[in-house]
Amino acid sequence: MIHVDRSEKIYIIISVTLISVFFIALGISSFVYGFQVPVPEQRVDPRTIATPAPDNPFGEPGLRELVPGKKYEAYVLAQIWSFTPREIRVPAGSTVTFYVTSKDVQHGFRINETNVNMQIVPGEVSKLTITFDEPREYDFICHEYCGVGHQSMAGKIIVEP
Ligand SMILES: [Cu+2]
Repeated sequence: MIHVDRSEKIYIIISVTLISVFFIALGISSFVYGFQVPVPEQRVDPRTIATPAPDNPFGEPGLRELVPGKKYEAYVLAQIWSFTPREIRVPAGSTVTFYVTSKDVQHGFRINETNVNMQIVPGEVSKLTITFDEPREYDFICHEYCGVGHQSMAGKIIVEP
């Protein structure tokens, strides 16, 4: 039997306990509260991203209906200093997957009072999914300082009854 010093035992117990607490917190935040880590969905060319083409949904940004009243995709293009589209309307109870990219500098995309909060890097598409249960309005904003017009870079999501 190897001799382990008493203080060393205490440190081992503290370390293992801490790691367990972090794993439990991670599990609760993702499975109970639905936190998601935004992952770059796809790489794109910011110079041509706004050009309309059959295989480029950002050429005509906006809402796409997958299952009427239930499932949607929203393509949002960020640029200095606005989002296209500025307004998105969905019925209550719908699940919307946001695909957001920038055609110039780094921006942010945050839907206030929700878990949706992403970094928008030119050349990458950021993706997050959210379900809007109740009819109400949400503001979405750019939270990454992007120049003199940054404070006016915002839009609205209207969840209709
Ligand atoms: Cu911005």
